[in-house]
Amino acid sequence: TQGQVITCKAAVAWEANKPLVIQDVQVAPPQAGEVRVKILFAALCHTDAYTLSGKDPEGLFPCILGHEAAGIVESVGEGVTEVQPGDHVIPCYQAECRECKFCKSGKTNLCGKVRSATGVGVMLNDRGSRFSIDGKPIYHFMGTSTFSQYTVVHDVSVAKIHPQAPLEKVCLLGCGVPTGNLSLCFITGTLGLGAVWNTAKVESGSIVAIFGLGTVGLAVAEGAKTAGASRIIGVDIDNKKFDIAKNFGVTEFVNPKDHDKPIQQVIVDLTDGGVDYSFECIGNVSIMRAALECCHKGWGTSVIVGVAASGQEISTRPFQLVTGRVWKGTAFGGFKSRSQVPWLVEKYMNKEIKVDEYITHNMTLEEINEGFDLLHEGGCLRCVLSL
Ligand code: NAD
Ligand code: AHE
Ligand code: ZN
Repeated sequence: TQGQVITCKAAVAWEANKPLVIQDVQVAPPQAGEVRVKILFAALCHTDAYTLSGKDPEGLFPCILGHEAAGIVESVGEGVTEVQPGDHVIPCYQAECRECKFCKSGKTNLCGKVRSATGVGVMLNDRGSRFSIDGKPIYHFMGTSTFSQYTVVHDVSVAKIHPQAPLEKVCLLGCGVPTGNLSLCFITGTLGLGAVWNTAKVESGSIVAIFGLGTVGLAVAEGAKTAGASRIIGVDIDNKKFDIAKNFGVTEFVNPKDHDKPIQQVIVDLTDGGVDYSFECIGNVSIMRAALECCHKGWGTSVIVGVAASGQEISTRPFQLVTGRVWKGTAFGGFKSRSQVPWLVEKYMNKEIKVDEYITHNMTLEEINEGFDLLHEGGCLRCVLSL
């Protein structure tokens, strides 16, 4: 297949809010600096549902969604040295080129090399797509497009992982689990990488509130527990999440529907003035405000993880910040993708982090629309598709 166009099945999003269509697509060979990957397993993340909803300003149609997956390199383009056919890999929507000013800053895991292309659904080389159907181009998504049996990614957007790692599980390390497991690198210390940037340094004894107990929120709970948090308060409107959440370290549950008071007040009252750290893992701007305002005066830090729709804005009284609360955000949990995803895979293989526990459903690519329904209905953490 090397050097040739591959025809394979993919789930195509033709327009916003319409079911995906499973059909044949043509996948062109990788150009210079690109890698063609046979995707074996792909999970659904809330962000895929968000873009499919039509509210993502970077969501272009028709496209192939998907960004949490694992597979095997089929072929590589000119100049690609770090992976070769047969390597087991996880595509990384947050690239790591190690050369741009972001990568060199030591202050962030964001990378600037291919972002201008991945944000508009094309590859950097010729600013074109490698996907087509009968000659009509189909946009890429997040530089990954993993709801396809074959995809093409930039070489800076692919992490080579341990060949024995179970791909049907470690696909989750492409997004949700690392995103939430923010405090992990802090707790475990050096990563052999030099400067490690962390979003929130949850210290032992901290009180933590987590808004939204999906995969991302539960991974925050796991990280907070490992960091030694004394109380982990989980907030969700889906009661089904509470039983599951106990296994991830959540110690107390609050359903905003059970209270008349604003949720920030409920949490302030529960915690003698507020929490040390809060995390918004939903993508709802009024909850982002609540998450900031339930933080303790003087030091409480709130981290935005959820992705809110285009046109949405956050607000609070500036006095909240004047009096010492801190508002921040994170992408992919601050992890440097190509360097740290392989390390996370090994942590999983050594049973130091959970992955299996987030998989509540297994389906085939053909069933992808049912997977999206599950995500909306609740009760579902990760649904893993086999391709
Ligand atoms: P999910 O849908 O599995 O979980 C969201 C949870 O929030 C659900 O349990 C739901 O019941 C709960 N919820 C919804 N509305 C609520 C409300 N008003 N009050 C309390 N709880 C509420 O989603 P996920 O895959 O875990 O992703 C969570 C968020 O994180 C999404 O916005 C996603 O786009 C975003 N995300 C961000 C990054 C990043 O790098 N920043 C990475 C992955 C996902
Ligand atoms: N296109 C969206 C941006 C969405 C967003 O913030 N994405 C997160 C990852 S979500 C994964 O599930 C992210 O990494 N952001 C940093 C980046 O470089 O995109 C919008 O709303 O515009
Ligand atoms: Zn995601």
